[in-house]
Amino acid sequence: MANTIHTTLGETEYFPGIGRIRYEGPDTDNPLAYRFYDESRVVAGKTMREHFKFAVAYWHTLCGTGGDPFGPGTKAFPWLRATDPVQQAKDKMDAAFEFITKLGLPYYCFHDFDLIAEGDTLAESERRLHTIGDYARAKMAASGVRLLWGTANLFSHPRYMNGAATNPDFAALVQAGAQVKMALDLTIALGGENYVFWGGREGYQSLLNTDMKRELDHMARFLDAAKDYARKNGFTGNFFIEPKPMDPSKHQYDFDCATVIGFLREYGLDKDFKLNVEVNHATLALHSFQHELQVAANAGMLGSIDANRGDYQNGWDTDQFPNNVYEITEAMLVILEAGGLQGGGVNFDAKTRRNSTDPDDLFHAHIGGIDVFARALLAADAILEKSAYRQLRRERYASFDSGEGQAFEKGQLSLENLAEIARRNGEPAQRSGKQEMFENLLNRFV
Ligand code: XUL
Ligand code: CO
Repeated sequence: MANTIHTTLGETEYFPGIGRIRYEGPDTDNPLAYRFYDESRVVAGKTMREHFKFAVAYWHTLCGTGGDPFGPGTKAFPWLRATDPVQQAKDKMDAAFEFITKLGLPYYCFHDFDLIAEGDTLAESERRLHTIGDYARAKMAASGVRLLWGTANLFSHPRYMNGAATNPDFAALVQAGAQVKMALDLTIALGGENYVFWGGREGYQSLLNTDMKRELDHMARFLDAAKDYARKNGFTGNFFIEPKPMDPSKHQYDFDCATVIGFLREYGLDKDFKLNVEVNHATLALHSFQHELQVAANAGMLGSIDANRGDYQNGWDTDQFPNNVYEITEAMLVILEAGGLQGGGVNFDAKTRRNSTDPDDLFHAHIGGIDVFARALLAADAILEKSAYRQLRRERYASFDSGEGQAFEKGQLSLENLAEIARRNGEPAQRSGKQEMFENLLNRFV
């Protein structure tokens, strides 16, 4: 294969000619360098490395060969060549750790069967996950790379066509249970810091054949059982739900952050579960990313981020790498003001385009996304520390800081009191929202 060479150690190098990606500053001409991500630079009391906890998503970066509904994959990744599943999984993991360490990133994330192909039986799958788990543990120890989160793929196999935890057939639900148990075991064994649930097929294609209430009850029971099992087995990390409104199902129950927060509270799961907010899922729900972050932050549930972007023209989940500094600066403002992410980090749930077929395209994609976040962090920190942004926003609410406004906030005024004050005060003076000025303020710092 043109783009692999064998090193003197006999181990294949999958990205020859690419060394450790380093910070070289904004003026460098080197496309394989960071311009803004300086991992040890301290911003707002933390290093950039600590702020972001950047993670490589195994499914897109190592497994995604560019197939779409109109044609097969285009990327002949050399690490996928072996036909023996265990050998293929080890090759893929060698490539993964070479890639992650060359980028200098601290974390990765996976679904169970991203790591190794599912077996024909649960016992065979479990054997395979043990084998690749041992291999991963050694790789992680040697490199210092850690597991940000693990998850189970409960949406690809045909048995989940009617859902996993919300499947109307108990026989399918128990398969999902067995799979989550194995994925939790693996996550715990690898010191995974969090565990994610994305309900790809937890929803419906038609309400006509669906008992929504019963399915939601089942989903809550399932999450509760998974949580109890993990806690009993020593897992101290966070459970995250990843909202998404649709695709592949017509309607997913975890539609958006507000819906998930309501669900978690209704079923008493809000102490153990937080949210993993994905950019393109937010926009599919017709929200902005920053809106979804703010909703999660308001509930104290802003756990982690799946970084990517959608497309302004296309209404589906294009999962492109982030490249919009203005948008991510708005996001970083929310994250910084919320005091950071709770337990999670920034996972690049993003894929290079189908016609980006060179091995170095994976590097360009990640470097670009990483630098967008770094630049946005610097801008957001400057906006908060050096501009009048916070003060200007606070001043809009100044009438609640004292007197009757404050009494209202404290719950001391009845509706009759409000009516009385209105009559006494008369029509309020007009006060501009100054939106364009706020927008310009942000633009000044990006
Ligand atoms: C799909 C998606 C998933 C989750 C993990 O839209 O975002 O890859 O992040 O299951
Ligand atoms: Co995601």
